[in-house]
Amino acid sequence: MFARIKRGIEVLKRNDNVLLVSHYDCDGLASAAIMSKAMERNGTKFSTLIIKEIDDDSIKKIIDYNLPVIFSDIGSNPLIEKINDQIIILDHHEPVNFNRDNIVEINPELFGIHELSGSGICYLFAKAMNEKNKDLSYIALVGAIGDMVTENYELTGENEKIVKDAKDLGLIRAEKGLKIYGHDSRPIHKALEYSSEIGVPKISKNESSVVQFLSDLNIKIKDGDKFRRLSDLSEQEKIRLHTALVMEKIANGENPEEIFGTNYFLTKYNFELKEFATIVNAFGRLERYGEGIEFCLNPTKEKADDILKTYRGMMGKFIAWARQNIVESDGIGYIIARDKIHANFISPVTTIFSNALSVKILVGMAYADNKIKISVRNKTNIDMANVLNNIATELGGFGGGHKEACGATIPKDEEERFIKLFNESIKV
Ligand SMILES: [Mn+2]
Repeated sequence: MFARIKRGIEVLKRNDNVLLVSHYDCDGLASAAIMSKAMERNGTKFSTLIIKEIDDDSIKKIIDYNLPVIFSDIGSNPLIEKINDQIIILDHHEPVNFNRDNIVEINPELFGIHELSGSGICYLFAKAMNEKNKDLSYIALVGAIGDMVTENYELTGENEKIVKDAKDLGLIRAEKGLKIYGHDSRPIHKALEYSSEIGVPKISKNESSVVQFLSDLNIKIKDGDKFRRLSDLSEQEKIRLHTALVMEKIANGENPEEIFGTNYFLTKYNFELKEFATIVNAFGRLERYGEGIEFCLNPTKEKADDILKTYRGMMGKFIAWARQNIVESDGIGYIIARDKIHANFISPVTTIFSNALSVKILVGMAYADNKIKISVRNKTNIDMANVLNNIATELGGFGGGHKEACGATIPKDEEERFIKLFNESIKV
């Protein structure tokens, strides 16, 4: 892989002005942040274009720039062969294995490395350009966590080496602690209430029993009129809380080790990296790309609070709408939002209701320009990604993803036919 990276760096050296094209999610914005800083240090002029997918429209835009292109966290798509300029691909999605002189495809999957994110491969590239870029290591970890957020997140393999770079420079610290989201961004009782990861039924999804649980432990949830966070707990309070959770696990006949994991904190500002990833993801969904990239490079608490407030406000509005408008058809739940939910939010809204409702299949649909964006959450054994892709293709769109969570895009006027075909294929 390093031979490819070297070839990519050679290409970059021969060009003093390039176009950087990156994906709009957390990993993509983190990738763009790493490459921006690396090129700035290298004295390379560049323009940045953040896109949601590679399609005919985005390819046309890219060609219009008439510049050599660096793709980060995106670009593994045969459509890019339409571009005649020099291309460097830094991606971790299913590789194409291009055989063209103008394309340098740097993708860890081609070399049997599966754990690197887009920002991870960008980081290795940047580090090979200039050792100074080691100070961007924490951004690669944010991207990795952003891409894995639904899995039981652990930074292993190549990512562990990036953790080492970040630790060596004193940029992050690793702390064993509760495997809970929201150390610094949620009140204690809320962080515990949503802590399904640690699997303690007594406190999970029940606010009043969490409040009682904490009060029994003599842990105050408020300091004056401000809610306290897990990060505000004293060592003594932490010991009381951890011990009580361990006792709960033992009482349920479960392994108490399950509640602990490694949490990574950015030394500066004390951001926990999962929370950092949520913030970058929010910038992406709100399409505030430039600010998202800037936040990766120069994070502040003020910017974090501001974006989370906006993001939660929008989510709240969309969730309220969906709650009133979920319909059921042949045992399948539908959120047919049209223009009531922004397309960037249909996926998280569908996830939330799929977790909250007993329906086995939930479909979210929202307009995105002249298309419909579809998000499916599936608790059955049906090979949903395949079903969805077949129907979308038949309707002139495309689809993909995993069995439990997948998505598709279809033309705007195919809503009715999609629902009919979907209901029919699920019944079979
Ligand atoms: Mn990615």
